Amino acid sequence: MKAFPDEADIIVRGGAGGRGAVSFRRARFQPRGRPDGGDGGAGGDVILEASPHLTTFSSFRHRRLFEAPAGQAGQSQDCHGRQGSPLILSVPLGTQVRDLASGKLLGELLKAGERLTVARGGRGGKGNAHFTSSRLRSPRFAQPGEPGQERRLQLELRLLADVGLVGPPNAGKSTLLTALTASKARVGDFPFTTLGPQLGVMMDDVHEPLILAEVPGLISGAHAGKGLGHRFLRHLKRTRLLLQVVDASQLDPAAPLAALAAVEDEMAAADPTLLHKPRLIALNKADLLPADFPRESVLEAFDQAGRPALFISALSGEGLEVLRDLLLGVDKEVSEEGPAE
Ligand SMILES: Nc1nc2c(ncn2[C@@H]2O[C@H](COP(=O)(O)OP(=O)(O)OP(=O)(O)O)[C@@H](O)[C@H]2O)c(=O)[nH]1
Ligand SMILES: [Mg+2]
Repeated sequence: MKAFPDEADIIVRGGAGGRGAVSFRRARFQPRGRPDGGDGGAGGDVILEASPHLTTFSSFRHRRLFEAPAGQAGQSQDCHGRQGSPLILSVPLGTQVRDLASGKLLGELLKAGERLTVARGGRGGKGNAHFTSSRLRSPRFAQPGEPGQERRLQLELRLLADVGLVGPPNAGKSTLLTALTASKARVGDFPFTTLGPQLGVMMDDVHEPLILAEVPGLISGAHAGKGLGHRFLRHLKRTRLLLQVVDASQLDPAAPLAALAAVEDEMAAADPTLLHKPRLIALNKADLLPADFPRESVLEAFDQAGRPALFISALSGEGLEVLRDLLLGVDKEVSEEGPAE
């Protein structure tokens, strides 16, 4: 299966500096003329820029090497070469940039328009006009330009979402995402419909817009590569709240919390701090429950375990107003204390 492009490994190279010029201008008492070779221009830098319009690194799929334009060579009459223009590469918000060789974090691009210079252009060489002295009146040499800096970068995306939707495959995460937001995430009657993280924005007239992210369904053993694996959980790192989606029609009323175990084990294996985030449980597909289903006792079991839960139906809309208010409310409370990390 093709990897979802939320990681990229690219090579960036600053433009080479232009060479300095060797040139002489006819002058009366200098047989060779006065040296007037100008300096070469610096090569362009490679710069990453955060764009709110991108959500993946798919633009890096077909190319690996990105090189900025070289500086122009110096010219006669003390004319300096033109600088190479910078090469600006757009990346999604939430991109983390590492130098692959050293593993060092070079920076993170969190705001629209934020920039990070990742490879400097080489300096231009000095022209021969620089090298005259009392002993050397007609230097016939100039400096070459420096090569540009080259680096191999590892780009990793961490979505900037407020609320993360997690759960087993087929629980109804995408259906809920599309019901709460204007997202057009694909819904399918089979597991692993969603192959990469999906975003949606929840809006009303009062609150700040809330960004929701669905991560692909988790099954037991995801940390060992089962199903789609668990690497998508890193997108939840920056969320303030997790919404655990459960298929209520599969619940065992005698042991309702068991439905959470597999997903929570995988979260613990991927990143235990995820379990410190505030979590809300959406018992979805309530429309499928028989009339005699013991809803009250199930809710009480969650309540006693200190786990807030509610019944909803992403399909019929049941409970969605309450959920919406909870998400907006809980999020505000949490953000006043700062995100839980
Ligand atoms: N009856 C009923 N069906 C639902 C409800 N929510 C989702 N479904 C159905 O459940 C199936 C799976 O829904 P998805 O939204 O694709 O589930 P998902 O959790 O995103 O699944 P993956 O992306 O595969 O992990 C689809 O056939 C939906 O129509 C609900 O509240 N009631
Ligand atoms: Mg889905």
